[in-house]
Amino acid sequence: SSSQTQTYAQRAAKHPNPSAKALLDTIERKKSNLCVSVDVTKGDEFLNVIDVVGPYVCLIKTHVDIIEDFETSLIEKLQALSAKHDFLIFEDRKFADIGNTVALQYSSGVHKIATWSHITNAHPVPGPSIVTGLASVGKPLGRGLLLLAEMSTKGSLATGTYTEEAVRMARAHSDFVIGFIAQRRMDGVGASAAQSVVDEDFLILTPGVGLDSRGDSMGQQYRTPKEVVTESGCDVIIVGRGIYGTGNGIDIQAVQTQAERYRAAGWAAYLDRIG
Ligand code: S5P
Repeated sequence: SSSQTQTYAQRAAKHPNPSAKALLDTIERKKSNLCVSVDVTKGDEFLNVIDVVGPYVCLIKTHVDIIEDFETSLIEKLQALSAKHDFLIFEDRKFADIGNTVALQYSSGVHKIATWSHITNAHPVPGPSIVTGLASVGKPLGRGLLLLAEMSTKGSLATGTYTEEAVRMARAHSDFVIGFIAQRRMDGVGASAAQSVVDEDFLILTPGVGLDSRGDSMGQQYRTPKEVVTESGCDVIIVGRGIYGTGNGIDIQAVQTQAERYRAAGWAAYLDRIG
C-alpha cells in the first residue's frame, strides 16, 4: 500500500531518516499532525505561544530571523520546551543559494540553524547542489530537508515541470530529503513508468491551512484540514495566524483553544483518509 493509506506508525517503523522517523513517531504518540508556525517578533511572545500550543503539536515551525531580540539563550529555551512538550523543531529558512553558501548559512552566522533545527527547507531552484551543500552539514547531524515543490500563494511559479523536477531531485537524494512543502501528495510525480517508486515515503507538510478564512490580503490562500489531509493526502498541517490570531497582542487562552481545535481537525481528517 502507498504511504497515503499507511498509518504514521507503520511509516515510522521503516523510515530510514532519523528526523522523519522521529516526526512520524511523535505524530503517532501525540495523535497530532499539527505544526504551529510561530511567526511573532518578540522572544517572550514566541516562547509563550510555544509553551501553550506545545501539548497539541508534533512540530514547531520557526522564522528565527524575524525575532527582534534574538539571543542564543532563546534557542536553549526553545529546546527546553521541545523536551517538555515532546515536539520537533523546523526552521523555515527556505534556503535558495549555491551549495557553498547554503552550507555556511545553515551551519554558521548568528543562528547556527543546523545545531538545533531537526528539519529545514530549501527551494530547489539552484538545482541538486543545494541539497548536497545542505547535506554536507545536516546529514552527519541526522537532520532532514524538505524541498518546496509547491507554494500556497496565488500565482506561485512552483507548478508543472518545476514541481516534477523537485520530486526527481528528492528521489536522487532521499537519504537527506525527507519530503516536501506542497499542497498534495507527490507519490509517483515525475517518475517514469519503468521506475519503481513504491517504496518511497516522502512526508508532505502543508501550509496555507485555515478553518475560518480563505486567504489574506497578501496572496496567501487557505484550505481546511479536510481538504489538505483527507482529499489531498498531505501529512502535516502547518497553521500560523489561524492559531495565534491576526490582531495586536496575543490572547493566550484563545491560542490554546485554537491549537486544540486544529489538532482535532487534523487528526480527524487523517483518520478519514486511512479509513
Ligand atoms: O507555500 C508556502 C510555504 C510556507 S513554508 N506558504 C506558506 O505560507 N509557508 C509558511 O507557512 C509561511 O512562511 C508562514 O510562516 C506559514 C503560514 O502562515 P499563516 O499565518 O498564513 O498560517
